[in-house]
Amino acid sequence: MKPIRRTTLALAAAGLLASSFAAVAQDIKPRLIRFGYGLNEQSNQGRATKLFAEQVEKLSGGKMKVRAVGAAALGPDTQMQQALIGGAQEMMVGSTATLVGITKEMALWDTPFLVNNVKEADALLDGPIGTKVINKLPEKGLVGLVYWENGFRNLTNSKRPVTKAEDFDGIKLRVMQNPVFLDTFKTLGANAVPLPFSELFSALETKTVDGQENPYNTILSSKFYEVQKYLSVTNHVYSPWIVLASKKWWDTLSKDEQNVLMQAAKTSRDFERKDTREEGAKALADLKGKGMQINELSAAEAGRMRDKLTKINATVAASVGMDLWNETQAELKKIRGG
Ligand code: TF8
Repeated sequence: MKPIRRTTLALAAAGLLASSFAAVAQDIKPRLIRFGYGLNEQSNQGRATKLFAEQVEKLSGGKMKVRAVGAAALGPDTQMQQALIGGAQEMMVGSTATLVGITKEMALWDTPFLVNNVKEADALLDGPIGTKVINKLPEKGLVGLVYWENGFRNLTNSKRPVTKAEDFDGIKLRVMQNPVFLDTFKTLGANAVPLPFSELFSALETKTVDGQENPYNTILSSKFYEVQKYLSVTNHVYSPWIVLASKKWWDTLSKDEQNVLMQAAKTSRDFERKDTREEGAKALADLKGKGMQINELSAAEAGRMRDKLTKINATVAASVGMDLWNETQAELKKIRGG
């Protein structure tokens, strides 16, 4: 009787430990995780990656180590995505927009004016629609863990203040390597040129392109204010980032190891969104201080721009599928309390 009871107790204790997620007696091996990203270490992306690395190390009892490599030193988004698919790199964070060549449903997030504020963005990305889109990745060799905030995008250029759609005329504008963005800015009248982010600063500096569009945080952290005079507050689209893992590699991990990564990713997401929003709230004043000339759009011109861009909805719907498009609209209605 006695030995049996002792075994039972020991098993119960082990079960408790495992479920307490204390990195004790878990199935965790020493792992080195190469995690690539495109912005520099001093950016919101760099800070959140650092936090992710610390969390992974802590939750794994020091066994799993993240080697974070920023500034696109492992290549631009599209190159890293391929390295993940092939299993040559373990993890990355990057734009969802550069993923559409692999997973067409990601184009959903490129829809101009899809969400009105970050509350709607969080609810949509962390809810059933965001999950549905993330679930399209494994069949392509990728695992999506969480969405981070890149943010609402705004326009900068070195030629003139853009106060109305006509001002885009003759502006050579760098866009992400993504058909919806290309379409959006062609529709507004710009000469849109797709380029990887890693080539953007020098393209602006050499005037290969006149302008670009990114959230305030990135305009600040990537020092675009050094080569761009005008910033127009357009908030034309909310861009997420997505934390990705190589599926080939992910499938070799134990459940405990996957849990460590998932847990760390969620903590990094909450930190990143908060950090990005705090920095973003100050960034416009910082950019003004750096000498940028900032203009808002009048309500009438903002409305005209929105109207011009409604036709992009049909392009996105065709690419993500009518079902997903309609479900997204229904979900947004729910989120807005309608
Ligand atoms: C862009 C994006 C970039 C991201 C980043 C490199 O303009 O907004 O900020 O892709 O991960 O390319």
